[in-house]
Amino acid sequence: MSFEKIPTVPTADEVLDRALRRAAIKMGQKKQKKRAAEEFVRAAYLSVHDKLVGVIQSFPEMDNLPQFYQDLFEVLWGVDRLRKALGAVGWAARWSKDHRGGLAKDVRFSKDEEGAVSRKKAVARLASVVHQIDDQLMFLNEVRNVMRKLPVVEDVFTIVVAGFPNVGKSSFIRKVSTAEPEIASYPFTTKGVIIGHRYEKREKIQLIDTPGLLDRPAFERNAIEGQAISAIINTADVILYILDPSTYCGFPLEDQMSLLDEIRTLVHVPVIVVVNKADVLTLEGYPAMSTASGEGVDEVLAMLMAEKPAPGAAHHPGRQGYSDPDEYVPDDEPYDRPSIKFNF
Ligand SMILES: Nc1nc2c(ncn2[C@@H]2O[C@H](COP(=O)(O)OP(=O)(O)O)[C@@H](O)[C@H]2O)c(=O)[nH]1
Ligand SMILES: [Mg+2]
Repeated sequence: MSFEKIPTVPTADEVLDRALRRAAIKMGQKKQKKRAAEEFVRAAYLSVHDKLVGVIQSFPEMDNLPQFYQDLFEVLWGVDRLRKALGAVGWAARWSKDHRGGLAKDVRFSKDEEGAVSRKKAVARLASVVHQIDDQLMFLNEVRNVMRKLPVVEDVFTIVVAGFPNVGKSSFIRKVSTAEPEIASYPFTTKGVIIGHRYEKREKIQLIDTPGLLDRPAFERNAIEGQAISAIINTADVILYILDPSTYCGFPLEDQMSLLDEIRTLVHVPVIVVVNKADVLTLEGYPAMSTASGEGVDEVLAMLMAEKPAPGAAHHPGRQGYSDPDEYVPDDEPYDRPSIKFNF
């Protein structure tokens, strides 16, 4: 999924300028004045119709989008508002199609010898209709400007990496990604989302970092940020939660644990908890790795891959948007929650 190619959405004036320029060329091709005026109207109306249909078609079909984008669009603009804006553009496109023939005929059968009066009337009506959707066109252009910078989240097995800042999330993704991870902007963080990929037996898997999102307790986030976090977390088939017991990251383990508890309440997919910076300190009961030395990283990856559903089932059954999470009944204690012993 990529929105990079959505072209700029023209303003009402741009739509009309283009239409009138095209119409003038068409008019110039006809010798007889009245025929020329009629052709002008037809061409102008056709151009507006085609341009507006082009605008609608350049936007993604809402219903077919992966859940991540539907959630995100809902938070950013409201899916209904988007639909309304596109609907208004559709209305104007249809109007110019429906009125093209009739108004061209008005020119042909007008009393006025050159058809100039009827032609001007037809152009004025067209301009009035297109100006009625100017706000919607401008809104859609703003949407387009944000859409094209959104991260590309694919509909493949997805590992979301969470944890406080500086615990080693990005280091992990870099370590296990096949190529250099992509850094995309995400409207809710200035830091950019890191998305890495890896091929396991030729099947693509995706790793998503959550910087600047899941690194604060819920009460510090506003509702919109909360929903933005859901959007990202709901892409997950499995969540890797990284702890840094060395607290080199600058946050007490207690805070890291409460964020973990919060995340567990947000999702229906497995949350694998792993200690990083094991070169400095480990924590009893938790698998350990060091993204600095590489030790333990393969084992962690294997634990994550063990959560991958069998071929044929695309996603974890608890994943949002691909099955009803309310109907998903997890096994008894499916994911180990070892008793925590602090050894420092
Ligand atoms: N000692 C030690 N430092 C690490 C390890 N992994 C990451 N770091 C350091 O921790 C800091 C934060 O790492 P980063 O991957 O950017 O964390 P993020 O904010 O969670 O993405 C960096 O300075 C890393 O060099 C590790 O295994 N051991
Ligand atoms: Mg990072």
